[in-house]
Amino acid sequence: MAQLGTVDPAVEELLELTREAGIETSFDRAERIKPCPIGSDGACCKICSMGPCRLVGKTKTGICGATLDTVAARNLARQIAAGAAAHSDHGRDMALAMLAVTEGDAPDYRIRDVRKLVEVAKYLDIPVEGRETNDLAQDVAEAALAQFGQQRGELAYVKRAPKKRQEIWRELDIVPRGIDREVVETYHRTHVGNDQDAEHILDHGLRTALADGWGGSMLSTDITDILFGTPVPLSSEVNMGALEDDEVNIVIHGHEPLLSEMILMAVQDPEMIEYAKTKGAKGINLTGICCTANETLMRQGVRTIGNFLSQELAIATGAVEAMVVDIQCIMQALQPVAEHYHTTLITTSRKAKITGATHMQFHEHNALETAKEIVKVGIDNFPKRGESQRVHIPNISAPLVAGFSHEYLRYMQGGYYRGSFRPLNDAIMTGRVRGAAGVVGCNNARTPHDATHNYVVRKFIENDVLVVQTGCSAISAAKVGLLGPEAMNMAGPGLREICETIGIPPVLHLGSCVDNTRILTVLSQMATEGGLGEDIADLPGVGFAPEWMSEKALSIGTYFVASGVYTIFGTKNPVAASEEVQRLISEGWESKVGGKLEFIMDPDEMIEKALEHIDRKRAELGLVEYDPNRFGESGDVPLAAFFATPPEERNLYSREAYTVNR
Ligand code: BF8
Repeated sequence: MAQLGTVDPAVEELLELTREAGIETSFDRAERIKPCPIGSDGACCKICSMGPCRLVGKTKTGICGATLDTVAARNLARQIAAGAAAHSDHGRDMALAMLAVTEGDAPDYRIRDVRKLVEVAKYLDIPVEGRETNDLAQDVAEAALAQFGQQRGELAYVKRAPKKRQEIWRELDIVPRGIDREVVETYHRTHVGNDQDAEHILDHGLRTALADGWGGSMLSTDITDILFGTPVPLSSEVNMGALEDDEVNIVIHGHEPLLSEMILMAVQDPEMIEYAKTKGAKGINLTGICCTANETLMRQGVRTIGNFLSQELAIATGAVEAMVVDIQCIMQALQPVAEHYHTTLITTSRKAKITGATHMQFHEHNALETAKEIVKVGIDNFPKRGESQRVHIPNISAPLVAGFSHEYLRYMQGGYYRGSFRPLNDAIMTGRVRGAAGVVGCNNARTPHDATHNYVVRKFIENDVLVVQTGCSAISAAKVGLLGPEAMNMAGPGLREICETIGIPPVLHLGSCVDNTRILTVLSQMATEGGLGEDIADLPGVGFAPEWMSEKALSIGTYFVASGVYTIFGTKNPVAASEEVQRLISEGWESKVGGKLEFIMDPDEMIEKALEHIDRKRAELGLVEYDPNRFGESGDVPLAAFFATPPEERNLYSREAYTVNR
């Protein structure tokens, strides 16, 4: 593997251009700036002005006496809280938007998925019989908002977890009471002179992360589905080749679909398209980056041009007229890069401005109007294309299939009336499918862009492990065809048989980062389906964030652990300085909640430990031992090979014609 850099040829091509032009990107800075070894290992305490205290060498405590274990635990807890806050505040905005829709203050939005609205209302104990949609949606929005400020009791979605899981949480007293409350309490506990027992601090880290996973993020996914539709599979395209050289390219980047959905409407407006033509463009092309791209990809098939580390390079194509951003994962470096080109960087959120960028405040009450103004800025830039830098769009893209909500996965396994996870559970029980892995999370400039994501996904499906993905990890896999039909050819024989039978690919794109909660729901439904124990911790499954970098990833990882999942992170261990904290979050948490968090840098070791864990869980369940050679001789025609063959050469009667060399 490359030392740093990227394995994405489109990004590589554009990096050559930026380097020739003397334009610095995060790839260059990652080589130039060395990480602070004390801070990155969790050994720096800067929560009061007596420090920062660097707990290295002979310095065993800070000035106040705080030990290395306390400091490392405090740092991790704060990171989890920041991640939970970001996800959950996004969820709050979705709930506020839905409330505005019901009050007539957001006329460009509507309740699109009434079936989901009813399902969510039931989870929130809201009566549904005979209710008018708007009235019901108002109650759901208000109940959702109340979850954030709730002070006592339990979050409503806790009861979506298997019963045994709920009991474990109650026994440990880590059931989240209210979303905001747990985040605030983390900051209180980790203020100087307060909670100073590493284990106790970390237990609250579990509760805070649960408030994200089974609270703010889960509400965000649900309400987004209600407003914009629950995803169903669709096909699209990924990577820089999705930019058009003769159209106005608008790129949406960030996280909240409230904005990106409106931009999508604006670019389809005939008047806007006509206006673009008056500027010499053939039309308007909307593409996305990061999780807002995942949101619009999942529901409308909007093409995605890249993930987190692609963002500066997208501008370096010289073909982006406007990059429109809202919140989260947006590099400040975009503006200096944009200044070398004709691109206008447009910030839109009350919560996120970037010095030098053009701020166009986005409000729900006049959303489409603002979206059109934003698109117009892009169109007006089109004639300036090529003036300052040459235009180069790498001719690289890949097809993908996305849109796998947990509702759709049930539907695929039995239709509307008999939908369940029975076929998948059976497949795991017989050993056709060895287990399941969630591979999610960010890119990190400290590790080769996309390399570990794609490596582990390939290894899992080769080993008959079904993979579910979200976030930048899903985009990474899509770029190398792992979310396309050819992934079937890379899958082990048992997994391939099941995928062909159910009609799903071996790698499933479940959405944006907040949509990791779809994975929680799938796990919960698999555990309650029967045959694989009675709790998420019983399932032969693992969670992975191989190239993580954001605090949100730590919150996600921790809520998976708290839900019973063995979770492996790559790239960097943020608590490397404390053996005790590493023990507490691995074997310590495993003994309490059944899941553990480990930081493993070597991709082969990650896979080895994951497969060992899956096989151990299989043995504990008394399932047959996994045998890679037992299945796959049923003679099913591998669909990908079939469709890859020109129609006139397809021979339906010859099995050999579609034999895949693996
Ligand atoms: O929220 S995967 S880099 S874009 S934090 Fe960010 Fe990480 Fe990407 Fe999505 Ni999630």
